[in-house]
Order: sequence, then structure tokens, then C-alpha cells
Amino acid sequence: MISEKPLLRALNGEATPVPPIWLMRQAGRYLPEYRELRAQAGSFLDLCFTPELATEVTLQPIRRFGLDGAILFSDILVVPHALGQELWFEEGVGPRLKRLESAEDIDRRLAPDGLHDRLAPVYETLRRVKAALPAETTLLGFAGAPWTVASYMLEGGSSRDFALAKHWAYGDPDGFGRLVDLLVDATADYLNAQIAAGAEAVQIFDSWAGSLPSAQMRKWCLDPAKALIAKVKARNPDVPVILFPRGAGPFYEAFAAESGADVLGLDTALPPEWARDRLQGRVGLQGNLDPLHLVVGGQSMRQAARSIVQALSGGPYVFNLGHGVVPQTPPEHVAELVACVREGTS
Ligand code: 1CP
Repeated sequence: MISEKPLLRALNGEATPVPPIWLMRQAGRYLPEYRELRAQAGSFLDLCFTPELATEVTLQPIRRFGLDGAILFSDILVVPHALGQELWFEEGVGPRLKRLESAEDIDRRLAPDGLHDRLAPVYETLRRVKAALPAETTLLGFAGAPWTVASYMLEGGSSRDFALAKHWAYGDPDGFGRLVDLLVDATADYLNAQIAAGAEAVQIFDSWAGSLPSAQMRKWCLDPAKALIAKVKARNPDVPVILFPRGAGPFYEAFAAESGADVLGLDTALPPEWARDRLQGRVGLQGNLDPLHLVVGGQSMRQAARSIVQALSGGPYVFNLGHGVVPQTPPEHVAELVACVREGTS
């Protein structure tokens, strides 16, 4: 059956007359209603693991802007947490984890058995969101890609240079490979369970792919993405998979040819015309307005959005940013962007 949902149609390879739109990090601190709820919730993890609250936060941007996709409100780091690694969010700093220090820590400190029990509240959130969404809105699940998630597990949080993760990946590829394999399996199980709970498509965030040189990018980003997507497709052949290998540059071509993703998320730096010529015959595309255009709004934002739509809407295409919405974004600019994209380019 052909879906009536515009986003699902585009993700399935259709060039829709008007591009569907959703935004990475469309829920969150730029919305006053999120800040209000966040203040009541206790910790950020409590918010992610309380289905009633996580459902409300997922729905907030849908109510306000009528976006074509609702993305589950959670975080990529709930997977290491569910594997048993200590995780907390420090106000003004971001995520912190008790770092994995050696390959021995993989067996000593990680326990894949508890995964689904710990993530059960996330599945419950998906069921609730699915029941509450308008009929035309697509529900998106997501997870982090192995390299990006592993980097947080080894660095203990955000990193500028990924020195600890690279040290391990380059110096002990067998040990690091065991961690990546474990993450491929856990993440595939997690995404398949999200689909069973109602997700109609899933996005894999490899936000830090661009930190690796190409040979390492193939080994630690492309090959694991291929394995992960194959495991999702084995169980859910008809569910579209979006892969976001941020910063991959010309290596996007290899992701298009080999990863098995249905759609690639383009980062801010990639020229839309290059993506059209080199990628769009093989995969659908999503992206890639600079989130700072959304902060500034007005004529410059509309012009930038229109030129991306013009370049990419000849094939399967989903409008999005090239990275997540930033906290200083005025919500009115999101409404303005949605109207601009839906007006068409004429
Ligand atoms: O204080 C707060 O309210 C916490 C801020 C916050 C939020 C709103 C964090 C901590 N995570 C989230 C939600 C989140 N994270 C979503 C929600 C759904 C949405 O509306 O889009 C998603 C999809 C993510 C994914 C995520 N988390 C990524 C991949 C996307 C990206 O931005 O590159 C990454 C790298 C993370 C790690 C993380 N969690 C939180 C922060 C501030 C970060 C980034 C830290 C860093 O820059 O290293």
C-alpha cells in the first residue's frame, strides 16, 4: 500500500511535489514549553525515561509547526547506559560517562543482556507518540552509529580531537573492533525494537564520522553502518533507514554506494549540487540548511532554503538542517522556514 504520509513516501524513494520537512533536534531548549517541562523533570535522563514526559516533548514541535516527522525524544547515549556504563548529564557541560579504559572493560563493565529492560520506557514512549500523532505525520526512531557512540564511551563525554578513541582504534583495532561489534548488535536490536513499538523509519546519527581519515572512516563508520543496516533490514526490509555520516565529505559517495541506507543526511558543508550529481541517483537525500540560517531567519534563510530545495527536489528529498537546531533559535523562524519550504520554489 502506498503511504499517504509525505515523509514516508519520500523516504521510500518518491520525488514528492513538495519536500516533506522535519528538523534534527526539533525538540529541546529553544522551545519555552520544553524548558518549562525540563525544569519539572529532574535530570535529563529522567526526562528520556519517563514515557509521559518524553511523549509530550516529542509532540511539542509537531503541535507548534506541523512538521512531517516526529522524532522520538531520547539521546544516542541511552545505549551505553543500557549496556551498563554510568552516564549522567551535567548542566552546561553535556553528557558525561565513566570512561571505558581498556578492552578488558568491555567484558567487565558492559552487559548486553539488560538492554531491552533498561530501554523499555523508550519503547513505551514510541507507542504513546504513535497513538497521539496526526495521521499524516511519520514517527522516526533513531540511534547513534557505533563510531560516534564509542567515542563518547572512550572519551567520557564530548571531545575536541577524539584522541583517546583514535588511540584505541588505531593502536588496538581488534579490541576496538570488539566494542564496535557489540554496538552493532545492540544498536540493531534497539532499532528493531523501536520499529516493533511503532517507529516507521529510523535515523542513524554518525555525528563524528568526519573526525576520521578515509581508510579509518571505512573501517569504523562505513563497514559498521553496513552491518547495522543489514541487521535492521533482515528483520524490517520495508522500513526506511536514514544515515547521517556527518563530515564524510567526498566519502559520502561510498556511503551512498555501499551502506545500504535508503537516504543519506547531508551535513551543512556539502554542496547540494554535488550531492544531486553524485549521490541522488543511488539514494534519497535529506538536508542541509545551516542551523545558523535558522537562528538569523528572514530573507537570507529563505533564500538559502529555496536554493537547496531547487537543487535537490528533482529526486527523492527530505528538507532538514545540516545539523541540529541550536538553543538560541527563535521558534518563529522555524514556522517561517516550514512555510517557505511548503510554498515551493516558484
Ligand atoms: O539540557 C538538556 O535539555 C539536554 C540537551 C539534550 C537534548 C535536548 C541532549 C544532551 N540530548 C538531547 C536530545 C537529543 N539528542 C535528540 C532528541 C530528538 C530531537 O529532537 O532531535 C537527539 C536525536 C539526540 C542525538 C544526539 N545526542 C547526538 C546526535 C545528533 C547530533 O547533534 O550530532 C549526539 C552527538 C548526542 C550527544 C549529546 N547529548 C546531549 C548533548 C548536548 C549532546 C552533544 C554533546 C556534544 O556536542 O558532544
